[in-house]
Amino acid sequence: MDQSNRYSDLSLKEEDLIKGDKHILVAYHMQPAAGYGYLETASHIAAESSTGTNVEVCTTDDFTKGVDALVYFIDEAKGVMKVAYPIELFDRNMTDGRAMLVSFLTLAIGNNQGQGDVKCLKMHDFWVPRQFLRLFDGPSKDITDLWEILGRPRVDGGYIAGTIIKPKLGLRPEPFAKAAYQFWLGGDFIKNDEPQGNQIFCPAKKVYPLVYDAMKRAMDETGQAKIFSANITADDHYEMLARADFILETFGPDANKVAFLVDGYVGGPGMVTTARRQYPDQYLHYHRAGHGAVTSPSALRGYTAFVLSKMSRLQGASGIHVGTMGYGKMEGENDDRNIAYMIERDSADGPYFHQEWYGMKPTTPIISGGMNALRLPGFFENLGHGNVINTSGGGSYGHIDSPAAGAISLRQSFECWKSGADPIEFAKEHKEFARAFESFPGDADKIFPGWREKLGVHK
Ligand code: CAP
Ligand code: MG
Repeated sequence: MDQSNRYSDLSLKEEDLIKGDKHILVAYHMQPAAGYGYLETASHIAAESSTGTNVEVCTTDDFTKGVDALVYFIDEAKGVMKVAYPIELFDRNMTDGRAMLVSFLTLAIGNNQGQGDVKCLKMHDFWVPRQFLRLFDGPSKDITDLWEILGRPRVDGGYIAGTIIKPKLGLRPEPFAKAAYQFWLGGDFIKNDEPQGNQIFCPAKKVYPLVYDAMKRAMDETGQAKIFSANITADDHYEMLARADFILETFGPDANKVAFLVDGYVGGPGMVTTARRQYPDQYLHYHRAGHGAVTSPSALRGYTAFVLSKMSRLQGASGIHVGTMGYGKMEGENDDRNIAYMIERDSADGPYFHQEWYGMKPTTPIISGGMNALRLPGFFENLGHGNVINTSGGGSYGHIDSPAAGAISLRQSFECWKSGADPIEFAKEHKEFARAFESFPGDADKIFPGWREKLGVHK
């Protein structure tokens, strides 16, 4: 059944919808299945994602029609469609009237994902009107709070050198804490790798006291503050709280140096919001493992990494992994920097919409996945700044000399880029950075051809 009469209005102008402040706008890349018309399919998507289904139902009244989602733009040649969703469609909390991300997902990227008349349907951007934006929690803590803890200025506090405890799994409590201690001698920030929690060979109750002991010793030795991002992901809300409470109690007077890591894609918005609302004093670290299933450019459905990141700021993530923009080991491109800009700025352009955030706190881009000191200068240059958290697992624990040397090489790499120095010249004066060339010779050959002769390395 063609529902375009009811669920599309191509005369609506985007600028009027934006001025009206009453709709969430969504841009999709869509191709209908063979035998279905473009506008007809787009209209079925709007129906299925708001007030309709595949047939007319007799219970519909005039009020219902007033909250229909409407297709207001199609470009069949490019396979782009845009839908305006009246904000009344979205479910609100009973307890406090606020918005919930899960409702946005259920409608805008819900049943439409399985429609038989759709060949592909992927969300590429969305725009939130001011009156609805303010109903989301947004972050309670941001990178300025971490800079403060690290004793840096709250503005332009610079690069945070981090790592992930590696190996990913298989360390017992003592070696785990030792790995943390070794990195903290040179670096700022350590995160659990996303699957680490309470494995039988590394019980949380045993490992966290040792990690706190390692943190204290590293702080004594270096005279600097250190931060640990602890994974509290669990299926059960109460289990999450039990983990989080135990960790805060363990770190006691240094609990401000604990961030909470949540596997936010597999765990979903409920888990992110649980952490955001129960622990507003902790930095909330959104790890996105699994997101590639829907965000990969090869995925024809789902949404993009840009959309995932933008949603995470609404939910209140203090920081989220945004990939490495083509410089690391995961999928990504240079122009993924618009992902970072959208979450860290107050006003930013997405692929289809410009978003104003009206003072909502920023979400820090967390750069992770195959990074090391040699890859970072190009990364900073592409992004245009280094005010990020970077966690380099292999890049720290793979350094020839030690994890501390790995950490120092990362920080030196930032200093090198910031000062505009030539990396080879800089390496001549900075041992840890220089030894990164020997630690990662494959990258060195690729990024700095001729480095062996220039640095006098002949092995
Ligand atoms: C990085 C990492 C992260 C990935 C995830 C890993 O380790 O801990 O989970 O970065 O990707 O296990 O691979 P390395 P993204 O530094 O050793 O590569 O950040 O894109 O979500
Ligand atoms: Mg990981």
